[in-house]
Formats: sequence, C-alpha cells, structure tokens
Amino acid sequence: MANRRDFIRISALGAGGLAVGIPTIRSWAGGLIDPERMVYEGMRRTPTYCEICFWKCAGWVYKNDKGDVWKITGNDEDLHSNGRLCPRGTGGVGMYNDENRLKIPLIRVTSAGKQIYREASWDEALDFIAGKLKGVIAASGPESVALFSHGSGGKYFGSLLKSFGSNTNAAPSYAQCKGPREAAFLATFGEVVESPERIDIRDTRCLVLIGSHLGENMHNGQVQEMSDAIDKGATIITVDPRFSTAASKSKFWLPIKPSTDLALLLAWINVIIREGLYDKAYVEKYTTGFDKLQAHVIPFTPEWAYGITTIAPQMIRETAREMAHAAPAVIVHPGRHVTWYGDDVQRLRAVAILNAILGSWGRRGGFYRPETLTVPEFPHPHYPEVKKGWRDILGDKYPLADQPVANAIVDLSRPGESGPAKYKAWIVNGTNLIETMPNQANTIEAIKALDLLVVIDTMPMEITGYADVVLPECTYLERYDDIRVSQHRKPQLALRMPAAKPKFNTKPAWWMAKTLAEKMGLGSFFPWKDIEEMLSWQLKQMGTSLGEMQRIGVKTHERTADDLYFAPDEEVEFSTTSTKIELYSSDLEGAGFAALPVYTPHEEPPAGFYRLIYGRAPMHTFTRTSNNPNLADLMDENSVWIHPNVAKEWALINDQYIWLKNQDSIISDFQIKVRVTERIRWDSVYMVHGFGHNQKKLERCFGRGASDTQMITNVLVDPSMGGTGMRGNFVTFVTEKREAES
Ligand SMILES: Nc1nc2c(c(=O)[nH]1)N[C@H]1C(S)=C(S)[C@@H](COP(=O)(O)OP(=O)(O)OC[C@H]3O[C@@H](n4cnc5c(=O)[nH]c(N)nc54)[C@H](O)[C@@H]3O)O[C@H]1N2
Ligand SMILES: Nc1nc2c(c(=O)[nH]1)N[C@H]1C(S)=C(S)[C@@H](COP(=O)(O)OP(=O)(O)OC[C@H]3O[C@@H](n4cnc5c(=O)[nH]c(N)nc54)[C@H](O)[C@@H]3O)O[C@H]1N2
Ligand code: SF4
Ligand SMILES: [Mo]
Repeated sequence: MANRRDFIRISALGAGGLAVGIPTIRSWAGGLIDPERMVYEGMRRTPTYCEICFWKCAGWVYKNDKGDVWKITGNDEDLHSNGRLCPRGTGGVGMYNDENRLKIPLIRVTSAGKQIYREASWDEALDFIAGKLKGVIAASGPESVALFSHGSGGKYFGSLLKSFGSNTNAAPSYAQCKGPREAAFLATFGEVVESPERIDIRDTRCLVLIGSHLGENMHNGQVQEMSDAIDKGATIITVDPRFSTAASKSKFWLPIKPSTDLALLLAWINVIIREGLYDKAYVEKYTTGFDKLQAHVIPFTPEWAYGITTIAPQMIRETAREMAHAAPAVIVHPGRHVTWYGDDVQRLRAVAILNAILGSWGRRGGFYRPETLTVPEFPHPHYPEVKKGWRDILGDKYPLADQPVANAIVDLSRPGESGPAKYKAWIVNGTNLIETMPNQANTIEAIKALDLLVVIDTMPMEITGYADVVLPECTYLERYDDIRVSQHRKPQLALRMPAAKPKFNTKPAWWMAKTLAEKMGLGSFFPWKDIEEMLSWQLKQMGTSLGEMQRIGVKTHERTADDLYFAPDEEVEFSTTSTKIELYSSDLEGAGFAALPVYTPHEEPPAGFYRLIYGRAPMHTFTRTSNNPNLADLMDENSVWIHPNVAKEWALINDQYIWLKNQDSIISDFQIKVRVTERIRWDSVYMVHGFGHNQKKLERCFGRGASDTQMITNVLVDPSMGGTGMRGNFVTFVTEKREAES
C-alpha cells in the first residue's frame, strides 16, 4: 500500500534516537597533496570546478591562514571562464558557509500520529535504503527504480542503478530545458548542440537571440564572448517580449508577442529565400529538401507574420538582410531553456533550418566543431543486462526522446488507466523537483504513491520535505568529483578536489552510492577503494596524474585535427538518415510529425489575465542559491514586472506587494513586489524563477517573493519528445488578503 507522504518542514526534527555516525572516509584531501605546491600569493589554493550552475567553470579555492575557505576565482587556463567567474560562482563560498545546510541523515518516522524526521547515522540511513530498494526490486523489478538528477552526483547514482539493471536516469535538464533543441538539431544536422554550446560568438558578426537572455542568463563564456563581439562591431538582434539586458545591447529589439516566434522564423526564412540571400553553394552541397522548404514558406510573408507577431514587416525584412549580410558568420542562437509552448521541437527546427540556409553550421562565427575527451571507466564487471528500460516502459510515447523524460516518469509513478504505477522508488539527487517540474500537484501525487523516496541534497529544499530518507551531501568545495571533460574549441580536463573537510556530518555522493552498493551486495561495481584511487587511475590513462591536476586544475590538449570549421571544399557526411543536413526532416516525418515547421497559434490570455513569462537573474541559479548568504545579499526576492498601462488599470504601484492568481485559480503562497516598467509588453508579466520558498528551514529566503512554478499548472507537452512547455499560463493580480484566502 502506498504510504502517505506529508510534507515535513525539516525544522520539525524528531525526538528519536540521535545516533551520529563518525565520518569514515579517509580520502578528504589526504595523502597526495603537497601543501608546498598549493601555496599561491600566500594562501593555500586548490582547484575546483563550479557547481552553482552547469557551465562548470574551473577555478581556484583559496583558504586564509586560519584555514577558512576565503574566496574562489577563475582558472586562467579554463575555456569555460577564461579566468573569470560570474557573481554566482564567486558566491559559491556562501553555499559552504550557509548555516541552514543539511547536517545529518534524516529518516521519516511516525511519532504520536505525526510524521517527523529523526536524525540517523549514515549506517542506519543507508541500511534502511538498501533494504527498501532490495524489496522494491524483488517485488516490481529493477526497472521500477528511477533516478532524477542534476549535477555531479548523478554519475555515481547512475552507476548504482546500472549495477542492478535500471537505466531510468532522468535529468530535468532534458525535458524541462534543452531537450527540444537537441531533438531538433539532431534531426537536422545529425548532431546535438550540447553544453557549452558549440557557438562561435567570439568571431560572429551577427548574433540573433530568440528569448536567450544572455547577461541575465549568466553562462559565463557566452556572456564574455558576446561582450567582446559587441566591441568588435557585431550586430545583436534580440527577440523578446521583454526589454532584457541583451535587448539593451542590441541594434534591433523585436518585442514579439510571446508564443509566436515560429511565425517570425518562417517569415525570416521566406525573406531569405525569396530575396535569394541564402548560401546557395552550401545549400546545394550539404543540404537536402530545399525545394520542399522553398515551396513550404511561400505563404509565410512578413505581412502574414506581422498579424501574428506584431513585428512590422519592414523590421522582419531588415533583420533578415542583416543576418544574410553577416553570413556565414551569423548565429541564430539555439537557446537553452526552450520548453515554452509544446511545439518547441518545431520552433527549434526552424532555428536549425535558418542557420543551415545561412551556411553557419561548421563555419567561423557560426557553429564550430567541438572536441572533447573521453574518461576511461575504472575497470569493473559488466553491468547486468537492462531487461526493461525506460524506453520499453514509455512505449511509443515521445519517439524523438533519446533520454529519459522526467515528466513521463513522474506520470508513470502514479497508478493510472493502464494499471499500476510503473515506478515505485525514486532517488533524487541535486534537483528540487517540487519547484523544477511544472504542475506541482501532479509531482506531489506521484510522490505520495511511491514506496520509497530518497533525496540527496545540500540544503533543506522543498523536495527534501517529501523524502523518506534525506542524505546530506557536502558541498562541491568539500569533495572530489568526476573529471570534467566538456566539449570546447580545444579539449580540456578539469579537476575538482576538496578545499576543506566536509562540515557537519555530510558526505560526498560518490561515497553514498558506493556504500549503498556494498550494502546491497553490489560492491563489485565500485571496485575502487575511494575516489582518489579511481581518479588517479583515470588520470594516468589520460597522460597526467592526480598530483599534476591538483597543481594545475585544468589541462588543455591540442585538437586531434585542425577542423574547427569545415574546410572550403570539405565533403561532410552528416549523421542524419540522408547523410545531409535535413531541411526536410525524414526522421520527423517517419515518426508522424511535420517534416517542415508548422506554425500553430497558442491560447491567448483570458480577459484580465496576463501571460506569465519567467527567466533568470544574474546573481541566482534556479532555487539553489536563494538562501545563499552572499547571493541573497545581492537579491533577496523576485518582483513581478508589469507594464505601466496595466498597472494603471489595476491601480498598482511600484513596490506594492500582491498575490498572483492563475487561470486555474491557484493563488501564490506568498506576495510578490510589483515592478512597474515599460520593459515588458502589456500582455505579459515577468518574474525570475527560484523564489517563493515554502520550507521554513531556509531562513533567509522562506516566503520571500513568489514561485513561478506554483503558477505553472497548465503544461504544454511536446508530443515528439515530451518537453514540458511552461509558458501557457496566465495570471491576474490579487491585492486583498481576504480575497487571497478565499
Ligand atoms: N544567472 C543565471 N544564469 C543561468 C541560469 C540561472 O539559473 N541563473 N540557468 C542556466 C540554464 S540551465 C538555462 S537552461 C539557461 C536559460 O536561459 P535562456 O535559455 O536564455 O532562457 P529562456 O528561459 O529560454 O528565456 C528567458 C527569456 O525569454 C523571454 N521570453 C519569454 N517568452 C518568450 C517568447 O514567447 N518568445 C521570446 N522570443 N522570448 C520569450 C523572457 O522575457 C526572458 O528574457 O540559463 C542558464 N544561465
Ligand atoms: N518554473 C520553472 N521551472 C523550471 C525552470 C524555470 O525557469 N521555471 N527552469 C528549468 C531548467 S532550464 C532547468 S535546467 C531545471 C533546473 O532544475 P534543478 O537542477 O532542480 O534546479 P534547482 O532549483 O537549482 O535545484 C537544485 C537542487 O540541488 C541542490 N544542490 C545544489 N548543490 C548540490 C550538490 O552539490 N549536491 C547535491 N546533492 N545537491 C545539490 C539544491 O539545494 C537544490 O535542491 O529547472 C527547470 N524548471
Ligand atoms: S557561469 Fe557562474 S555559476 Fe555557472 S559555473 Fe561558471 S562561475 Fe559557476
Ligand atoms: Mo536549464
């Protein structure tokens, strides 16, 4: 029977036995460090890469003479940061110092009829989980265990799953983030864009940002390259219903009516083809389906698009010519968080097609060919065969998804029309699912039906309040993790190592996964003594050593070939079905979807409601930094941007606190401050994601600002890959508490 899983505020610590385990890992910074080599400008420094967001900038952690973590700076060798961290990366120290951190394992118990958490030793907590997992696997098969993960620890828990035969390792960075982009580029070019995005902003002459709000979206290298490109005279074209920071740096700002971007993209393609501005030789040599595309876009004139997007035909023509003039050194940015309206693969296909006809893929100032390194796996026995994987469980749904779809797993964790729940146990590492997945009620219903929910986190975030067991991870400044080998212009490897001992009774994820495996009789899949042994072995295979990496932090390799861009007459075989760039997509057609992008109108806000759009603030990452003392100091609540005409109509003034109410009558738990500004269209309101926490134990950010997620109850799922479009929600304003309570 499903257990009832009420939300527990972690502050309500139980009176149960307090059995504090003694840390048993020997490998924190032990053995291999020669402190002499680590001294720099009088302070000891150790290498790391940042975990405040997924750009993973490499840097140095400095400690003062008292041995306290003092500051974090960028590593000059590092291509992700070029030696400079963003404000959030610098504020990583606050994550380490946050006094509200999770401190000890917690187990949910019922005491006097009330559910509470009781502190537990590591041994007890992991024994409990191992027992439960074995039970679930025996009863429902290994495939009924799912992992949700964002961040480094996912690797180790992923290995744990593989060691018992499950491959459901879902990251919200797919179906809640860049999944539609990857599916669209894969269908078009046979390759994904990946992270850091393979875009050559450094050398571009024209950068088109459709929603991508660089400057607020602080992905470090991209923001730096954009600023350099502007200095070198590149044109920036920003399409955004809001006057974003990027818009303020742009030659053209197109304040589009939200949800209509696909119409603009089709009109751009129309102009570029009609005026013969496309790269004819490139199209001829590398693409297939041009004739069909040409015929398809005939009706999509700038005049047609004007009625839909509100962007004047002249502006559409002028910007199309500007792009063509810069080509092939032009980038129509593929975006990153692209799960907007449920037809996102179609929109991103139009983006891919536009880049293709401008000839920017594989060209200087467009999309370069990245290179990366492979870290060899420490030798271990073969993993058991996955008898039933996530794809088998999902069936024909979302055929273009090439990774587990987090929202589909949530849905399949609830008993439904097709019988009992398919997933019975979740391991959730480094993702605050309650605020990350749209439709909170659905997530909570799924959690209530589970037999086991284990949460690994550093902070008492919302998701931890629903767990059966909470495992406190030490922060990235207190641990080793896997070698970073992301793609870039040159391949690089970067090391993260502990700068300090784990505070409190916290442990790294690798230790938790390994110990859990041992307790489940699967220890042979984690054959290393500790992570230093594993890293030492891996680094040796890669021509370096743990000692060297501890000293330098980042190591650059030369490219294996001088092929950053296509050579003038290069024959390129693309990994698509036709081996060409597919303007007309045979994959989409084969899967039953439109082979050429089709514009579909989306629902409009009802009278008195405004479309809710959201984004990033430069000093915060999602919900993870709202309680960070250093970053909360810079921004401690979000506000709702409202156009002056709308504010006037509603008699709202700057700095007034109001509640938001959405189309499904959901009222925000907390109030949000009004910001009256011309920088937003009158038909929309804007807020920064990550605020409105309802976990009291987050003392700095509890109740500050409102949560966009709470307002996102209408989810527009992309039928091709399962991405959750989140911008089909509308809000209105509530000013009286009485009204709010009713
Ligand atoms: N500081 C900071 N930087 C971050 C992150 C962070 O948390 N903090 N997170 C990182 C991650 S994982 C991601 S995925 C990226 C996300 O960053 P992006 O991919 O840049 O963000 P989006 O959410 O797609 O876009 C937000 C912008 O879209 C605009 N917008 C809303 N609706 C529409 C519309 O219909 N059409 C158009 N054209 N624009 C619209 C909004 O006004 C806003 O300016 O940011 C990354 N960088
Ligand atoms: N409403 C709404 N939903 C969104 C978005 C949005 O803009 N609005 N953005 C979407 C996008 S683009 C993305 S990529 C996802 C991001 O989704 P998430 O990655 O879930 O984002 P966070 O809210 O930062 O949650 C991260 C969790 O990891 C914990 N954590 C931080 N560091 C560590 C660590 O070292 N170890 C462990 N074990 N835990 C750690 C944090 O305390 C926090 O609970 O959200 C998506 N969902
Ligand atoms: S962009 Fe900022 S937060 Fe993200 S990894 Fe780099 S320094 Fe850290
Ligand atoms: Mo994301």
